[in-house]
Amino acid sequence: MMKTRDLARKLALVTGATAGIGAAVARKLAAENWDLVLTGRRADRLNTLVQELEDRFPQVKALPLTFDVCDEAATFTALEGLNEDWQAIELLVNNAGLSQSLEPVHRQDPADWDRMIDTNIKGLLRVSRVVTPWMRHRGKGHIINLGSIAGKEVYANGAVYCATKHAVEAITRAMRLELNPDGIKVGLIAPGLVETEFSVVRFKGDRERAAAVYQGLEPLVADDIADAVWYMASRPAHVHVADMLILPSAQASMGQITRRP
Ligand code: NDP
Ligand code: 8X3
Repeated sequence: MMKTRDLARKLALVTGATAGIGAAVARKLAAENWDLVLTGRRADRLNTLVQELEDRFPQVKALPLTFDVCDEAATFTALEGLNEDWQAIELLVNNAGLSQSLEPVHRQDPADWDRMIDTNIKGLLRVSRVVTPWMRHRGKGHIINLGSIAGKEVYANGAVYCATKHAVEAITRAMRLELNPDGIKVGLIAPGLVETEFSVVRFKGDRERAAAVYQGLEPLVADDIADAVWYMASRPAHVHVADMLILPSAQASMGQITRRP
Protein backbone atom coordinates (compact mmCIF):
# COMPACT_ATOMS: atom_id res chain seq x y z
CA MET A 1 0.00 0.00 0.00
CA MET A 2 1.24 3.51 -0.86
CA LYS A 3 2.30 5.56 2.18
CA THR A 4 0.11 8.57 2.91
CA ARG A 5 1.18 12.20 3.32
CA ASP A 6 -0.15 15.43 4.75
CA LEU A 7 -1.72 17.46 1.92
CA ALA A 8 -0.72 20.72 3.63
CA ARG A 9 2.96 19.96 3.01
CA LYS A 10 4.83 20.98 -0.15
CA LEU A 11 5.48 18.23 -2.69
CA ALA A 12 8.01 18.01 -5.53
CA LEU A 13 8.68 15.36 -8.18
CA VAL A 14 12.29 15.00 -9.31
CA THR A 15 13.11 12.76 -12.28
CA GLY A 16 16.53 11.15 -12.48
CA ALA A 17 17.06 11.26 -8.72
CA THR A 18 19.35 8.22 -8.57
CA ALA A 19 22.53 10.21 -9.34
CA GLY A 20 24.15 13.57 -9.90
CA ILE A 21 22.00 16.67 -10.12
CA GLY A 22 18.69 14.91 -9.41
CA ALA A 23 19.97 13.33 -6.20
CA ALA A 24 21.40 16.69 -5.08
CA VAL A 25 18.09 18.43 -5.81
CA ALA A 26 16.26 15.77 -3.81
CA ARG A 27 18.59 16.31 -0.82
CA LYS A 28 18.22 20.10 -1.05
CA LEU A 29 14.42 19.97 -1.23
CA ALA A 30 14.22 17.49 1.67
CA ALA A 31 16.42 19.82 3.73
CA GLU A 32 13.92 22.58 2.90
CA ASN A 33 11.14 20.34 4.27
CA TRP A 34 9.51 19.25 1.00
CA ASP A 35 7.94 15.85 0.46
CA LEU A 36 9.25 14.13 -2.65
CA VAL A 37 8.37 11.73 -5.44
CA LEU A 38 11.72 10.48 -6.73
CA THR A 39 12.12 8.65 -10.02
CA GLY A 40 14.77 6.76 -11.96
CA ARG A 41 15.42 3.29 -13.34
CA ARG A 42 17.68 2.03 -10.52
CA ALA A 43 15.33 0.95 -7.74
CA ASP A 44 18.13 0.12 -5.28
CA ARG A 45 19.53 3.65 -5.47
CA LEU A 46 16.09 5.23 -5.16
CA ASN A 47 15.27 3.14 -2.08
CA THR A 48 18.61 4.00 -0.47
CA LEU A 49 18.05 7.72 -1.10
CA VAL A 50 14.50 7.60 0.27
CA GLN A 51 15.76 5.86 3.40
CA GLU A 52 18.56 8.41 3.81
CA LEU A 53 16.20 11.38 3.45
CA GLU A 54 13.55 9.98 5.81
CA ASP A 55 16.25 9.20 8.40
CA ARG A 56 17.82 12.67 8.18
CA PHE A 57 14.52 14.55 7.94
CA PRO A 58 11.89 12.59 9.90
CA GLN A 59 9.05 14.96 8.91
CA VAL A 60 9.73 14.38 5.18
CA LYS A 61 7.85 11.72 3.21
CA ALA A 62 9.56 10.45 0.06
CA LEU A 63 8.15 8.01 -2.46
CA PRO A 64 10.38 6.08 -4.90
CA LEU A 65 8.92 5.44 -8.36
CA THR A 66 10.98 3.20 -10.61
CA PHE A 67 10.39 3.54 -14.34
CA ASP A 68 12.20 4.28 -17.60
CA VAL A 69 11.06 7.60 -19.09
CA CYS A 70 11.66 6.05 -22.55
CA ASP A 71 8.85 3.57 -21.85
CA GLU A 72 5.68 5.56 -22.41
CA ALA A 73 3.29 2.99 -20.96
CA ALA A 74 5.47 2.46 -17.86
CA THR A 75 5.81 6.23 -17.34
CA PHE A 76 2.07 6.86 -17.60
CA THR A 77 1.18 3.83 -15.46
CA ALA A 78 3.63 4.72 -12.69
CA LEU A 79 2.57 8.37 -12.47
CA GLU A 80 -1.16 7.81 -12.92
CA GLY A 81 -0.95 5.19 -10.16
CA LEU A 82 -0.09 7.88 -7.61
CA ASN A 83 -2.73 8.41 -4.95
CA GLU A 84 -4.37 11.82 -4.84
CA ASP A 85 -2.17 13.04 -1.98
CA TRP A 86 0.93 12.26 -4.09
CA GLN A 87 -0.53 13.97 -7.17
CA ALA A 88 -0.52 17.38 -5.43
CA ILE A 89 2.85 18.20 -7.02
CA GLU A 90 3.80 21.88 -6.73
CA LEU A 91 7.25 21.54 -8.27
CA LEU A 92 8.30 19.24 -11.12
CA VAL A 93 12.03 19.05 -11.83
CA ASN A 94 12.49 17.43 -15.25
CA ASN A 95 16.08 16.36 -14.80
CA ALA A 96 16.42 12.80 -16.18
CA GLY A 97 18.70 12.92 -19.18
CA LEU A 98 21.88 11.71 -20.75
CA SER A 99 24.34 11.93 -23.58
CA GLN A 100 25.57 8.90 -25.50
CA SER A 101 28.98 8.99 -27.21
CA LEU A 102 30.91 11.92 -28.69
CA GLU A 103 31.08 11.29 -32.43
CA PRO A 104 30.26 13.06 -35.67
CA VAL A 105 26.81 12.30 -37.07
CA HIS A 106 28.33 10.23 -39.89
CA ARG A 107 29.89 7.83 -37.36
CA GLN A 108 27.43 7.87 -34.46
CA ASP A 109 25.34 4.77 -33.75
CA PRO A 110 21.68 5.56 -34.54
CA ALA A 111 20.76 3.70 -31.35
CA ASP A 112 22.54 6.51 -29.47
CA TRP A 113 20.40 9.11 -31.26
CA ASP A 114 17.26 7.21 -30.28
CA ARG A 115 18.30 6.92 -26.62
CA MET A 116 19.09 10.65 -26.32
CA ILE A 117 15.99 11.83 -28.17
CA ASP A 118 13.70 9.44 -26.33
CA THR A 119 15.08 10.29 -22.89
CA ASN A 120 15.86 14.00 -23.09
CA ILE A 121 12.93 15.14 -25.22
CA LYS A 122 10.15 12.57 -25.12
CA GLY A 123 10.81 11.51 -21.52
CA LEU A 124 10.44 15.11 -20.39
CA LEU A 125 7.27 15.45 -22.47
CA ARG A 126 5.78 12.22 -21.09
CA VAL A 127 6.27 13.20 -17.45
CA SER A 128 5.01 16.74 -18.11
CA ARG A 129 1.98 15.35 -19.96
CA VAL A 130 0.80 13.59 -16.79
CA VAL A 131 1.81 16.11 -14.12
CA THR A 132 0.76 19.37 -15.83
CA PRO A 133 -3.02 18.69 -15.71
CA TRP A 134 -2.73 18.11 -11.95
CA MET A 135 -1.08 21.53 -11.60
CA ARG A 136 -3.67 23.17 -13.85
CA HIS A 137 -6.43 21.64 -11.73
CA ARG A 138 -4.87 23.19 -8.62
CA GLY A 139 -4.29 26.53 -10.40
CA LYS A 140 -0.59 26.68 -9.53
CA GLY A 141 2.71 24.93 -10.00
CA HIS A 142 6.27 25.25 -11.15
CA ILE A 143 8.12 23.19 -13.73
CA ILE A 144 11.92 23.43 -13.92
CA ASN A 145 13.56 21.77 -16.90
CA LEU A 146 17.25 20.84 -17.04
CA GLY A 147 18.60 22.24 -20.28
CA SER A 148 22.28 22.81 -20.88
CA ILE A 149 24.77 25.22 -22.38
CA ALA A 150 24.45 22.64 -25.19
CA GLY A 151 20.93 24.00 -25.68
CA LYS A 152 22.31 27.47 -26.36
CA GLU A 153 25.42 26.59 -28.40
CA VAL A 154 26.55 23.60 -30.44
CA TYR A 155 29.80 21.65 -30.60
CA ALA A 156 31.28 19.19 -33.05
CA ASN A 157 30.53 15.57 -32.16
CA GLY A 158 27.58 16.60 -30.02
CA ALA A 159 24.97 17.28 -32.71
CA VAL A 160 22.19 15.12 -31.35
CA TYR A 161 22.79 15.86 -27.66
CA CYS A 162 22.85 19.59 -28.51
CA ALA A 163 19.68 19.15 -30.57
CA THR A 164 17.89 17.51 -27.63
CA LYS A 165 18.87 20.35 -25.30
CA HIS A 166 17.84 22.97 -27.89
CA ALA A 167 14.52 21.11 -27.96
CA VAL A 168 14.27 21.25 -24.17
CA GLU A 169 14.76 25.01 -24.38
CA ALA A 170 12.07 25.36 -27.09
CA ILE A 171 9.65 23.15 -25.18
CA THR A 172 10.29 25.13 -21.99
CA ARG A 173 9.57 28.43 -23.71
CA ALA A 174 6.44 27.13 -25.42
CA MET A 175 5.11 25.53 -22.23
CA ARG A 176 5.75 28.83 -20.42
CA LEU A 177 3.31 30.46 -22.88
CA GLU A 178 0.80 27.62 -22.65
CA LEU A 179 0.73 27.48 -18.87
CA ASN A 180 1.08 31.15 -17.94
CA PRO A 181 -2.73 31.65 -17.85
CA ASP A 182 -2.95 28.72 -15.42
CA GLY A 183 -0.56 30.31 -12.91
CA ILE A 184 2.19 27.78 -13.66
CA LYS A 185 5.81 28.90 -13.96
CA VAL A 186 8.07 27.05 -16.41
CA GLY A 187 11.79 27.68 -15.99
CA LEU A 188 15.03 26.50 -17.56
CA ILE A 189 18.33 25.81 -15.84
CA ALA A 190 21.19 25.44 -18.30
CA PRO A 191 24.45 24.26 -16.73
CA GLY A 192 27.89 24.03 -18.26
CA LEU A 193 30.31 21.35 -17.10
CA VAL A 194 29.07 19.61 -13.95
CA GLU A 195 31.03 16.62 -12.67
CA THR A 196 28.47 13.85 -12.13
CA GLU A 197 28.03 10.44 -13.75
CA PHE A 198 27.16 12.30 -16.98
CA SER A 199 30.49 11.73 -18.75
CA VAL A 200 30.83 8.15 -17.49
CA VAL A 201 27.41 7.49 -19.06
CA ARG A 202 28.33 9.38 -22.25
CA PHE A 203 31.53 7.30 -22.62
CA LYS A 204 29.72 4.11 -21.65
CA GLY A 205 31.70 3.33 -18.53
CA ASP A 206 35.13 4.63 -19.60
CA ARG A 207 35.99 6.42 -16.34
CA GLU A 208 39.42 7.58 -17.50
CA ARG A 209 37.99 9.35 -20.54
CA ALA A 210 35.22 10.81 -18.38
CA ALA A 211 37.69 12.17 -15.80
CA ALA A 212 39.69 13.88 -18.57
CA VAL A 213 36.68 16.11 -19.37
CA TYR A 214 37.17 17.90 -16.04
CA GLN A 215 40.96 17.92 -15.95
CA GLY A 216 42.68 21.25 -15.36
CA LEU A 217 39.58 23.11 -14.20
CA GLU A 218 37.25 23.18 -11.24
CA PRO A 219 33.92 21.98 -12.64
CA LEU A 220 30.55 22.64 -11.13
CA VAL A 221 29.24 20.00 -8.73
CA ALA A 222 25.68 18.75 -8.48
CA ASP A 223 25.05 20.83 -5.34
CA ASP A 224 25.74 24.02 -7.33
CA ILE A 225 22.83 23.18 -9.61
CA ALA A 226 20.63 22.09 -6.70
CA ASP A 227 21.23 25.57 -5.22
CA ALA A 228 20.09 27.12 -8.50
CA VAL A 229 16.98 24.94 -8.61
CA TRP A 230 16.18 25.98 -5.06
CA TYR A 231 16.76 29.68 -5.87
CA MET A 232 14.40 29.45 -8.83
CA ALA A 233 11.79 27.48 -6.89
CA SER A 234 11.83 29.64 -3.77
CA ARG A 235 11.15 33.09 -5.28
CA PRO A 236 7.96 34.84 -4.17
CA ALA A 237 4.83 33.95 -6.16
CA HIS A 238 5.01 37.14 -8.27
CA VAL A 239 8.66 36.53 -9.34
CA HIS A 240 9.48 34.13 -12.17
CA VAL A 241 13.18 33.47 -12.73
CA ALA A 242 12.71 31.94 -16.16
CA ASP A 243 16.17 31.05 -17.43
CA MET A 244 19.53 30.50 -15.74
CA LEU A 245 22.85 29.72 -17.49
CA ILE A 246 25.36 28.48 -14.91
CA LEU A 247 28.99 27.85 -15.84
CA PRO A 248 32.13 26.90 -13.97
CA SER A 249 34.29 30.01 -13.72
CA ALA A 250 36.84 28.42 -16.07
CA GLN A 251 34.24 27.97 -18.84
CA ALA A 252 33.34 30.97 -21.01
CA SER A 253 31.51 29.02 -23.72
CA MET A 254 31.26 25.48 -25.07
CA GLY A 255 34.53 25.98 -26.88
CA GLN A 256 36.47 28.20 -24.50
CA ILE A 257 37.54 26.50 -21.32
CA THR A 258 40.63 27.74 -19.49
CA ARG A 259 42.52 24.70 -18.25
CA ARG A 260 45.56 25.02 -16.01
CA PRO A 261 48.12 22.29 -15.45
P1 NDP B 1 23.82 11.64 -14.16
O1 NDP B 1 24.22 10.63 -15.18
O2 NDP B 1 24.65 11.75 -12.93
O3 NDP B 1 22.29 11.44 -13.75
C1 NDP B 1 21.31 11.24 -14.75
C2 NDP B 1 20.00 10.82 -14.11
O4 NDP B 1 19.03 10.64 -15.15
C3 NDP B 1 20.12 9.51 -13.35
O5 NDP B 1 19.40 9.61 -12.15
C4 NDP B 1 19.44 8.52 -14.28
O6 NDP B 1 18.79 7.51 -13.52
C5 NDP B 1 18.39 9.39 -14.98
N1 NDP B 1 17.99 8.80 -16.24
C6 NDP B 1 18.73 8.67 -17.37
N2 NDP B 1 18.05 8.00 -18.30
C7 NDP B 1 16.84 7.72 -17.76
C8 NDP B 1 15.69 7.03 -18.22
N3 NDP B 1 15.63 6.51 -19.47
N4 NDP B 1 14.63 6.91 -17.41
C9 NDP B 1 14.67 7.43 -16.17
N5 NDP B 1 15.71 8.10 -15.66
C10 NDP B 1 16.79 8.22 -16.44
O7 NDP B 1 23.83 13.04 -14.95
P2 NDP B 1 23.55 14.54 -14.45
O8 NDP B 1 23.06 14.56 -13.07
O9 NDP B 1 24.72 15.34 -14.80
O10 NDP B 1 22.39 14.96 -15.49
C11 NDP B 1 21.12 15.40 -15.08
C12 NDP B 1 20.58 16.34 -16.16
O11 NDP B 1 21.42 17.48 -16.25
C13 NDP B 1 20.52 15.73 -17.56
O12 NDP B 1 19.33 16.16 -18.17
C14 NDP B 1 21.73 16.34 -18.26
O13 NDP B 1 21.55 16.41 -19.65
C15 NDP B 1 21.73 17.71 -17.62
N6 NDP B 1 23.01 18.41 -17.71
C16 NDP B 1 24.15 17.86 -17.19
C17 NDP B 1 25.36 18.53 -17.29
C18 NDP B 1 26.65 17.97 -16.80
O14 NDP B 1 27.73 18.50 -17.20
N7 NDP B 1 26.64 16.94 -15.96
C19 NDP B 1 25.42 19.88 -17.90
C20 NDP B 1 24.17 20.35 -18.40
C21 NDP B 1 23.02 19.66 -18.28
P3 NDP B 1 18.81 5.93 -13.85
O15 NDP B 1 20.09 5.66 -14.57
O16 NDP B 1 18.70 5.29 -12.50
O17 NDP B 1 17.61 5.75 -14.67
C1 8X3 C 1 26.26 18.70 -20.55
C2 8X3 C 1 27.39 19.66 -20.76
O1 8X3 C 1 29.34 20.27 -22.22
O2 8X3 C 1 28.85 17.93 -22.07
O3 8X3 C 1 25.05 19.24 -20.96
O4 8X3 C 1 27.42 19.35 -23.34
S1 8X3 C 1 28.27 19.28 -22.17
